[in-house]
Amino acid sequence: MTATDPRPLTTVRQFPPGFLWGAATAAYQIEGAAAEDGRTPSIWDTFSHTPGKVFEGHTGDVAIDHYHRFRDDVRMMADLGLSAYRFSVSWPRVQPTGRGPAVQKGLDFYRRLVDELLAAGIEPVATLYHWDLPQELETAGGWPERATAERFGAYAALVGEALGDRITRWTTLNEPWCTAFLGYGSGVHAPGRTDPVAALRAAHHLNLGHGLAAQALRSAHPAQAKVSISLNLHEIRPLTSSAEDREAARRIDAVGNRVFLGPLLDGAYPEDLLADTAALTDWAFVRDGDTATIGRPLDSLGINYYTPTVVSAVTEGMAKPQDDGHGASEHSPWPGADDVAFHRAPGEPTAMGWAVDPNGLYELLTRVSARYPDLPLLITENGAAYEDEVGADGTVHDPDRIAYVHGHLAAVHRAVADGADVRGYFLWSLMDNFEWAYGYAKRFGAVHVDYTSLARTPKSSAHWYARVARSNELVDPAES
Ligand code: IFM
Repeated sequence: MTATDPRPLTTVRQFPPGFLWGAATAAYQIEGAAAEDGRTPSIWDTFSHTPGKVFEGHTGDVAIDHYHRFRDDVRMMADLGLSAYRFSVSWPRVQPTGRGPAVQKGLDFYRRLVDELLAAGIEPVATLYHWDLPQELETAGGWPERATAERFGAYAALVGEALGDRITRWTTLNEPWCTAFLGYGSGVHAPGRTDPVAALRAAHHLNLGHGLAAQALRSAHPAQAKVSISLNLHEIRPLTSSAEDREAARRIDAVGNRVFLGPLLDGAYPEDLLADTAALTDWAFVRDGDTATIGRPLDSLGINYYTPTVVSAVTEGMAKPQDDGHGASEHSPWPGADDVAFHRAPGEPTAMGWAVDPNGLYELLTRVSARYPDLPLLITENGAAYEDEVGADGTVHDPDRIAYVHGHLAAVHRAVADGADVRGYFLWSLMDNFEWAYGYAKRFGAVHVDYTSLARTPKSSAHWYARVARSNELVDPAES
């Protein structure tokens, strides 16, 4: 807004100065080049090549070929006015077996990407782990084993030392809940294991891995490393106000949210979580000193939000298993919460079947910021899949996505006005890409990708978002 802007102040929704406007991606979802320059398979290569695991046998072998097209992709980000770009580093590209020295070519790819971003005035925000564990480490036991956390710390040191002169904002892990509970509990994600105890052990070793990685990044570049973690915090709503439904919400909050927030920010695993899961494990895998390692102060907390989670107690005659929005499985990803039922939240569903509910984001932000008032927040993912179609003129109009993002940005703005210290917003995703078990069937991108030619076409949401990013204010969807 300028001094001569004729609009009444109340209609202008300006974001704080310096607010980061970004978009996010992840290595396995976009890079391709799965066997190039020394990269070896990750658990997602193995999983996607296993028949029946991913929609129509899709894999990330080529993905959207960002590995070879990153320069054009960065140019496109600059055209879209982004001030930040969140990407992930592929562990098996940089340290193929998860052990030993880094592969120079792997590091060089990220160095070139970051240099390109910096030259375009775009701040790089690097995630060290977005689900692509080197297969060799899974074969040795994976995240349920403590050694994997230690390996992750060593990998973080390699990357931090090599790139920490030019990357200052780091995210250790993306959505460790998915890694632990979808990967080792329900098995809908790689590596596809279905063991609730392994899932709980994985959750702890992910937390520990975060703590070790945070230390490594800070010691590599003490003056400038800013460390964060991105959690897909569940905004949980009991179906009714009954004591039973509120108890169901408490259980899901314990194993969905506080299993990470507890050791990261409260100094301990929550007592109620330990009690809920006591029949499965005594948590003896948590050693003295672990929570101190995990709980070192964060520079910010990344929050990924898409839709709320509605739960109730299980009542007689209710179908099992329940659809909790995380993919169908005979095995629950919620250890210690067998007596909890999941319900579709009210609101228009996106192509993922997830209800659109911006108020859930407002509630999440205000709740987290009231609980941890000194912790800056970043929205590191928010967005929606829709069935986008390319028009006869080659353009892609996605008004539903614009409405989704507009609604959620309005919620962020309201949370900021009410005191939440939110420093930035990253749209998921920059481009259409490999949506895990759904393969290429779900399009989250602001930029359309033709999966035959790999041509990129910014959708109308990308053009609208560019106006938001450039003006630092919430542009009316009608102006798209
Ligand atoms: O595509 C994923 C991303 O990798 C992690 N967060 C949720 C997104 C949409 O499902």
